[in-house]
Amino acid sequence: MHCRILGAPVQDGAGRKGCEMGPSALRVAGLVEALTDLGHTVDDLGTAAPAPVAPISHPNTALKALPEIAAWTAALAEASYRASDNAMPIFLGGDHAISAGTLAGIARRAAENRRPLFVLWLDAHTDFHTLDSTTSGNLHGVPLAYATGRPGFEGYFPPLAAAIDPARVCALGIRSVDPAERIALNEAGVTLYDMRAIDEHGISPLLRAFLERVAEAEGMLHVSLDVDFLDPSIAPAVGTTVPGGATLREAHLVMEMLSDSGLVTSLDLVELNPFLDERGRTATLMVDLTASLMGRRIMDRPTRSY
Ligand code: 5AB
Ligand code: MN
Ligand code: MN
Ligand code: MN
Repeated sequence: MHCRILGAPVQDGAGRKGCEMGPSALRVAGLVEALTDLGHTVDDLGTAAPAPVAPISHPNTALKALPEIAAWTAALAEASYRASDNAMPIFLGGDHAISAGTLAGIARRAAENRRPLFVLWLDAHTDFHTLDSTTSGNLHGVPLAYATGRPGFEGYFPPLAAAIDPARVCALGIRSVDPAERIALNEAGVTLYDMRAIDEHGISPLLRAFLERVAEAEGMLHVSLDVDFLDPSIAPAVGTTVPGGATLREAHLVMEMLSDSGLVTSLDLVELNPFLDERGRTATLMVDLTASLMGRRIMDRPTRSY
């Protein structure tokens, strides 16, 4: 496969600084080498920059960094649209606010290709707040609502070339949803598999059902991987920890199934805060998961003797 890598060092969407260093940490952890070792060609597009920041005011006084995130969204919508031309783009966050832009650009690409766009949202959270409903004001909590065309973003975030049908979104690993999000998710018809469902049924039948839908519709599939999908005991480098997340094997199994499906057309790696990491283990895990998604087999893992 031909991969294009784009760094999106956004940190203003999260409540805590540090995600700006995410793209560097993922590169230092060997992302490009892992992809080329698997036989893919990699074009590293370097680091994106935000559009010019213009002052914006909004009645929700809790909102933080709205002008900055709006400017990033505009730039990343354009950059992700371009990066997805006959290649598999991998976007390196940055906090999850980058996905407002990446999803907008990928949705435009899918509309142009006349293919339905499906989204697999791997996260502890659903990030389904509008600018009006967020109480924390942290804009990494809104990208999925924006990209699916929920009202309230007009005049603040850039207009969408195409909105994603929320019925084509599957959120997996969820364990922390705010009341306003819960109501909106139900109404929108997002498929939501929380950690309880994963505990009861196992992760594979849940994911398989969704992948069958994507295959049936000959859809494109965007995967958005938030570090906090993973249990904080294996992935400490994140500002928003919720215990009880995906295990190492559950996460790898998801990636291996995605690889087998051959359906994934774009990927976000988000919310890595290297300032909170322990000797690079979370960055390394994110690279290993990406390698599984891109074809590394379980039998090919190294044995380390000490
Ligand atoms: B993340 C929360 N719902 O709105 C909010 O990490 C958390 O990108 C949002 O998934 C978490 O602040 C955003 C409480
Ligand atoms: Mn998220
Ligand atoms: Mn999250
Ligand atoms: Mn987070």
